[in-house]
Amino acid sequence: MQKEYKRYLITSALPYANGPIHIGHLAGVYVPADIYARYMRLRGRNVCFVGGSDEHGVPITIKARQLGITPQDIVDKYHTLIKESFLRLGISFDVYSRTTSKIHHKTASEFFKKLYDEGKFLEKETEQYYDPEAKAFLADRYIVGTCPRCGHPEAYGDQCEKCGSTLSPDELINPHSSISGSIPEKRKTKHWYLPLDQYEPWLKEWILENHKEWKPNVYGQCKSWLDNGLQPRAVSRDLDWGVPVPVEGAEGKVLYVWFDAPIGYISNTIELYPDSWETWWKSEDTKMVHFIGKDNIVFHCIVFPSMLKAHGGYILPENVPANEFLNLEGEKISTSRNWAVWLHEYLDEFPDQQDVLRYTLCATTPETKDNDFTWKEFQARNNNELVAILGNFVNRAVVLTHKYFNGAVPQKARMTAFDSEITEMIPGIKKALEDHLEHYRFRDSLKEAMNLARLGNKYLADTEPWKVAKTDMERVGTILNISLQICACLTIALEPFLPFTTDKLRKILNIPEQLPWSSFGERDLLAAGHTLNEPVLLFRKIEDAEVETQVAKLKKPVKKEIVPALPSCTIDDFSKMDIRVATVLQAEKVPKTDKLLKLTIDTGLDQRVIVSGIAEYYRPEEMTGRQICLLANLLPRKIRGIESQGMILMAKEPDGAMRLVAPLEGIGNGAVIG
Ligand code: B3M
Ligand code: ZN
Repeated sequence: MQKEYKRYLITSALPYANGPIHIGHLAGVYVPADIYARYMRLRGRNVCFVGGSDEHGVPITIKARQLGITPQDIVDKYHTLIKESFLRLGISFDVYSRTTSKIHHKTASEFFKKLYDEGKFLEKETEQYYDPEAKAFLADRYIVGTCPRCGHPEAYGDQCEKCGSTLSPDELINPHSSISGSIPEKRKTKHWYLPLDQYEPWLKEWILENHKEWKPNVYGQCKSWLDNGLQPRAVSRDLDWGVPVPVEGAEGKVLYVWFDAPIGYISNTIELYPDSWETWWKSEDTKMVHFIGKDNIVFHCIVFPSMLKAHGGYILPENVPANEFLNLEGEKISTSRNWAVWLHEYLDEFPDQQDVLRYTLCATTPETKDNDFTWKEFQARNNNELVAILGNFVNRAVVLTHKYFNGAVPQKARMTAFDSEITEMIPGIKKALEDHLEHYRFRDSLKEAMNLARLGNKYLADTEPWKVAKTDMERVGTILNISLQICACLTIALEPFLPFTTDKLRKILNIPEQLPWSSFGERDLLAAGHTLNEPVLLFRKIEDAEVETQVAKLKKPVKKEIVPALPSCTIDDFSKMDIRVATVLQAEKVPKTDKLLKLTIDTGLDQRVIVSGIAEYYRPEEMTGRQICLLANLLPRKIRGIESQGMILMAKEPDGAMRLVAPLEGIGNGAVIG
């Protein structure tokens, strides 16, 4: 027997607000969490489904710096995009807020302060990298150098993105600061640590003894952490973006993002229920479940529970049904390579087909191991399952009722043994569905819900009412009545998975309000004589060309962010530059270099030599005879021993790719540009 709780507090990982949501996030976290929340509500349980954006952390500050905007600009943009795209997909958060909110800063700050005041932290001075020019401590991410494993020249101090190795800044060859380029030095700095080692015996009992029912992937990861022994973890950082450490003398320090982010679940509940939030977080009759991806397990099963335990008064999660990762077309999803299906783009490109994505993602949830999303499977699941089984069944039942009975639910007259066999299967489906959903088996539960549609579809195929109509209308009535009862049950069974579809189906069946779970299979839901509305198609076929376009789009290069504008200048600033048209007379590679061409040009004023870094983009023979634009009065400088007298104008893409700038039509050498 499941224990009944008074409240169900469902949290889902707070996505970082530095990029849009993709299908990996959805399949791993948000679709399962939403299915669970919707199911719980249908069962009449008291649910609070908490979401929000995680707006702190170093990567956000790096992205902002690269784009020349503030971290706040970044999180404002992505918080809005993420929140809106979740809403459009029907992710039914009761609250979706953000960790830059006032309430969150206050909550996180007070949480830290209480632990600090009670002496729950260790205070330690350590040596950290410091950028003497930027006058700031450097997060590992901000230190760049050559990877000791693969030689990649731009590895980060915490990881090499080329070979995937985890690194520490000490291992980098030629480390330098990515802020100023200067060589970082080590300086002493003070931080606060949560002594996880002290919580180890308690965690071992709580997880390894009392939560053996957790999913094997979650339990296994916890066990391995606990077996290896826990170390104190720093909960503060030297950074100017985050929740300031509320301690005197801690200027320039903020709470570590993984300390403040889970407190965001609490802050967002406070925002929703300012007066009653404590009943959600502090009473034993609340069941809390965290939905997360596998990379967040240690934080939700070990770190956050230890924080809650250290604070006291809070409940702990009853379960943490973390999922593994979803791949895309056989490869790891990569946001930097744009190897992803972005939710907001899907919603624009497949309007009114939210449920097809929800369906496919639920069917491929990486529950026990990594799984793969392919556009072919997306198409097949839509065409062979949603269209051919669910859509087809509902459509036939409703169309035939209109055809033979004017759209009114007919009487159920004589039930045959076969009819009873069919209807008696419904409670079994319901029970299996409940069992799967209560135990976080979302793929199985979706299969079970679809079994109800399969049952209906097969029933119609076996009984062939369109043939019986020639001889026995009373029998046709019974068949359609039974089929329509199954349709009505589908509005309940499928609601957690396909809320847009069940909405449409309810309209077709003329059921004004969502039916509760308890009515599923227990009685006839549609009375004889009840009139149906006109049928509309629940799903449409997806053509080959549509999925081919999506696959082709994946192969396209990454969309580039435009380099930000420079401050204004005056016409005087501009007129200091002598820019002219010239013609290349001769071009050759500069020996022992890959990038440089030596060009002899006719400027109209003179003949001169220029060394230009365009060899990756133009071969010497492509340059000879070509007109170019030239900054003619740039001070000469020696490049590889050759004096270069001026600079060729190029248009440069953010990724470094370059194209020549030249007059559209031929014009005399020496013509002035301005
Ligand atoms: N912001 C999500 C991630 O690791 C991270 C989750 C926080 S949950 C409190 O992508
Ligand atoms: Zn490497």
